[in-house]
Amino acid sequence: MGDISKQPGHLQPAPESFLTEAEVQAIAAGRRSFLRKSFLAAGAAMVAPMAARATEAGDPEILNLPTWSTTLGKPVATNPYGIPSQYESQLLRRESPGLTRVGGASVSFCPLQGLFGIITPSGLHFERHHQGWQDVDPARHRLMINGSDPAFLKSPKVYTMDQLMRLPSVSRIHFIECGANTGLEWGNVAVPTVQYTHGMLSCSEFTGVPLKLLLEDCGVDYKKARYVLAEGADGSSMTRTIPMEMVENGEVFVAYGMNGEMLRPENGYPLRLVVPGVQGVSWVKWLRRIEVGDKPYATKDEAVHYIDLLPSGLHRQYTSVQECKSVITTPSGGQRLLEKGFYNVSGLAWSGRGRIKQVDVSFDGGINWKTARIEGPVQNKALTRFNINWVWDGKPAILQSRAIDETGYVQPSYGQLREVRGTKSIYHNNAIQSWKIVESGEVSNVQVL
Ligand SMILES: Nc1nc2c(c(=O)[nH]1)N[C@H]1C(S)=C(S)[C@@H](COP(=O)(O)O)O[C@H]1N2
Ligand SMILES: [Mo]
Repeated sequence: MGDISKQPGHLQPAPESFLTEAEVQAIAAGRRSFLRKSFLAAGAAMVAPMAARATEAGDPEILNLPTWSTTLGKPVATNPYGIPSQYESQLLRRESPGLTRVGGASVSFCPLQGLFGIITPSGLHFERHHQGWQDVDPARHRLMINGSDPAFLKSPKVYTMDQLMRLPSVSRIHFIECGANTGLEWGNVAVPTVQYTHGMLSCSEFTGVPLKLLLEDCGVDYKKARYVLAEGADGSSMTRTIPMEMVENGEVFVAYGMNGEMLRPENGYPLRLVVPGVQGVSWVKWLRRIEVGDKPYATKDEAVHYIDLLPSGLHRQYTSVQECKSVITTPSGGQRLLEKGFYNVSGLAWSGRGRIKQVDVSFDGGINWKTARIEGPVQNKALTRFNINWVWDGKPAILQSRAIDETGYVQPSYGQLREVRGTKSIYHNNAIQSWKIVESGEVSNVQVL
């Protein structure tokens, strides 16, 4: 777990309570007229002074030859399986200091602050295990497909991995987000870094066989079988119901590949379910059985867990889709801006309902918004990278991003979300994230209502 103050980009845990509209206005005062002028000037000119200064001072790193230019390099395959540079050794998935580990049941968070583009390196993909992870022997792993009634599925089958891997495959890029991502922030708790606020989120290219194809191979009767139950081979007896419409449209698949190689054991090797747009818990790992039925199964992981208490006293149950959400990953909580001037502000946006249409960014806590550049091609139910130019004038600022998906849904503020959901939830927090920057350049997590 380690001391978070020793992690790069984790300088100061600086939790703060909610800011009122008036406080945001006060912080933003004096910034608005500046923003209008500086955006026109923002560009290459702001970068030039930094480069010039290094050469004027006679920077030894440009004047002297380093050892790597004057010695023999290491031979190929010194690392038969490549590993990151020693200088990147602190970019790791980490357990939250605030969460307890029970046996193998815990979470490790993805270091979003250090990643680029949209693909999560496989070794940094977040982990969530309800009963630890196993390195399952693929030669002994089986996928059984059956019906809760013989009328639902004509010929139940048991597939080996070899049999599955001979079938027609698809490769698709999708995000996976735990329903509890950003869950600690429902109440008045601001965890320090984006790794801990949003790091139960990753995005990979998955390869596998559409579940539709397998069900049809087993002679499913779509008129009768309207639900699918997915079951994992680990000790947690992870079981989740998935409505048949999600399978029939071809989006759900059983995956063995992740980012060009077999799944990592922590992520379900040798087989996991991919349920695009749906909360992580339904992406059953070490997938060993699919049953089709005519009604939801109300398993422990959907009837007792994964429910949220609403202000009315009612429970929100059988939740599934991850609503449109975004977060600025650089700069983000715990980092420090070294000096005034130009910055490429960068972040991620995603929606369980399809593609991202637009991302707006505010530098003054939500008073003014500017549309960010979106890196294409924008993919269905995948992370989408956005960037925007910013010139920091050295004064306090509050950075926010607000995503809009192709259905027209706009990511809500904390005020808007709490109006509907209250403060007693754990799951499905997709509120706008705010990062406050103070004169010293330090960035901290604040909540703007
Ligand atoms: N068999 C099994 N599948 C599982 C889990 C589990 O504990 N056992 N955890 C679920 C939860 S809650 C999440 S968020 C995702 C996490 O996937 P990852 O560990 O690959 O990030 O897997 C889901 N699938
Ligand atoms: Mo999860």
